[in-house]
Amino acid sequence: MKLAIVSDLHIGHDKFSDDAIKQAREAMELASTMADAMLLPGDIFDRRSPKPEAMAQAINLFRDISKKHWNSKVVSFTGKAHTDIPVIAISGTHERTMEGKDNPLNLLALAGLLVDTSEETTIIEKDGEKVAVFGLGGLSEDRVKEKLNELKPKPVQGAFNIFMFHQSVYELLPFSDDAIRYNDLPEGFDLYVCGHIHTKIEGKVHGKKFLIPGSTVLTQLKEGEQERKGFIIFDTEKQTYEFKQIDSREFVHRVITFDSAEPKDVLKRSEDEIGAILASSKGKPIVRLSLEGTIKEGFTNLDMPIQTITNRYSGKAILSIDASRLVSPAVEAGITDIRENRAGSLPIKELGMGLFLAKLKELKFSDPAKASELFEILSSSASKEKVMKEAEEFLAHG
Ligand SMILES: [Mn+2]
Repeated sequence: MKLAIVSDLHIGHDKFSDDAIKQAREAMELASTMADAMLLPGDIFDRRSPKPEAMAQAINLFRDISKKHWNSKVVSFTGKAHTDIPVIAISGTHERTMEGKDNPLNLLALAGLLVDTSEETTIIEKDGEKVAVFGLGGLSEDRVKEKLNELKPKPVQGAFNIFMFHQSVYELLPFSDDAIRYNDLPEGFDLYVCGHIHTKIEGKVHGKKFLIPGSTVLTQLKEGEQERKGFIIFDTEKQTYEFKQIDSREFVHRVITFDSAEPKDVLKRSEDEIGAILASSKGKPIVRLSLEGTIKEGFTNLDMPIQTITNRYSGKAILSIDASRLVSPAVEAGITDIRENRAGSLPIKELGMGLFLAKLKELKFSDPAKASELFEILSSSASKEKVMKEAEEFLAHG
């Protein structure tokens, strides 16, 4: 059987809602012409309570997909299935509600537009070949091991068995000791499929393939999201797969380093960089510039012409400029003061930010682009537990 794996559609995304539905449709339409069944490992919606517009977009899309000619069908389901169309999904962390409460994904299942296999096993069949999918919907990381112990997912005799879930895996995102490790996943399955992480990843679990197709839409301006979006077609007979690209909006991230920058330098080099990016991309790309280095004495970060640049290119690119790491010598001196146990004269927040950036650099933090937002999350006055949870979620995928 050929299985399409399409993940993290994020329908109803705040910033990129048009891209989300357009690219979800492209991926699913294309996948339906190539596969006998479709698996969706979570984050179909961007939030647990989507707006009616987003709900309508999803219903229209899944209704169209359910009417395609599917070569396989659902023949057995441990819960209550309302369709035999082989579009099999689980809820992700973005759809997560309190246990036992309805979420937008299971509403689509109740409407008979897909099968929600969260905590259930679905068996599909084509010409006598059976594929069984056990799904574990997205949970908070600390609940996963306990849940697996409780459910004890078992492969089905005589079928090709898939374990589909939506979590951080420690080997891929080593931020929290709570995250499950490859070895915590149940044994005996022929393929492990996961959502949650927005870049495509291949690994091995208990000697079998572990696949993450990545999201179909960009949701965060992170380094790793510069690769092309798409989905996976997996062949159960050959146990091989192909990644199929979709026509996703391009995203380019550039770091520009300054030494004693004046506003005119920042303007010129940013414009040169944006010009070069626009010359080699089609459509309206998302461009993120990270400005780093030092500002010439007499100027401050506030003098930099960020808004001018953003306004000038608003028609040609979706522009985001992060100048939080472009600092005046005074900020640097302030950091040195603190290091040497002297009190500087800078606002605490600026000093804190400076120290935080220095620490991230020391740790070789792989994704400095979002340092300022991470700083905001970590310096919030919420409980430590809540702050760490938010930071982890932010680092995983925003
Ligand atoms: Mn996601």
